[in-house]
Amino acid sequence: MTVVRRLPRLYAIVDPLDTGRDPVALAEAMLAGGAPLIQLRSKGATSGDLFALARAIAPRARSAGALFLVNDRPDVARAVDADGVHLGQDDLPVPAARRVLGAERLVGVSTHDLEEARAAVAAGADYIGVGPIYPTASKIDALAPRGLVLVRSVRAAVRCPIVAIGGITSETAPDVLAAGADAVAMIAALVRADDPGGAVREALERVSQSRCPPDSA
Ligand code: 3NM
Repeated sequence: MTVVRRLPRLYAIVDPLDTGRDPVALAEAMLAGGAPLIQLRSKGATSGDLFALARAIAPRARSAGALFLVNDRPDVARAVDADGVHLGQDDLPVPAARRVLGAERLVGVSTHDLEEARAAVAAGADYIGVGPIYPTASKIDALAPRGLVLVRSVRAAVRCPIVAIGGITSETAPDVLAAGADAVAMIAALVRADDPGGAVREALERVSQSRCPPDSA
């Protein structure tokens, strides 16, 4: 576990979707491409399968110097000594996740409007996911795209780090950061790429070139 003070700008999500790719190989490729943070997401997996994947990926992330988060499951995050968990609106509340994970690990929460964003911050989230920004086919129950207006309105309302998500690509990432997000999350843009490691490298180049929004500098 690493004590985190600041989120990196690229938040890479390891979810093979329907590609048939091996999650561990995907994680290795992303880490080789320089991903500073990876989240393991595997919606249909059993507890045992998720744990096995997380246990395989955690040491790889650690030796690459990357943060490692587990989607939905604080227990699995804790069991593999990950850096934290990402919670959906229907998962454990933040204080319950903290009881599992302790005070130092990261707890992020998905939010889809200003009200959810404020509630997640009030509950003590370390960062909030905000989306979907653009249309996405990567989440079965994804809401209609909110556009950059949601990033701007959440940015104006909270100081908590914002990880924007939903249909973001290397090309659109600079616009999303300029709208006030601290980081951009990507699934399809990375896992559907011919070369996921190369896609991470390209995304990193794009996000490092974009200007920091004034209030997160
Ligand atoms: N959560 P892609 S959108 C996992 O709005 C997820 O909370 C969302 O995948 C939300 O980068 C989304 O392929 C899918 O669009 C993101």
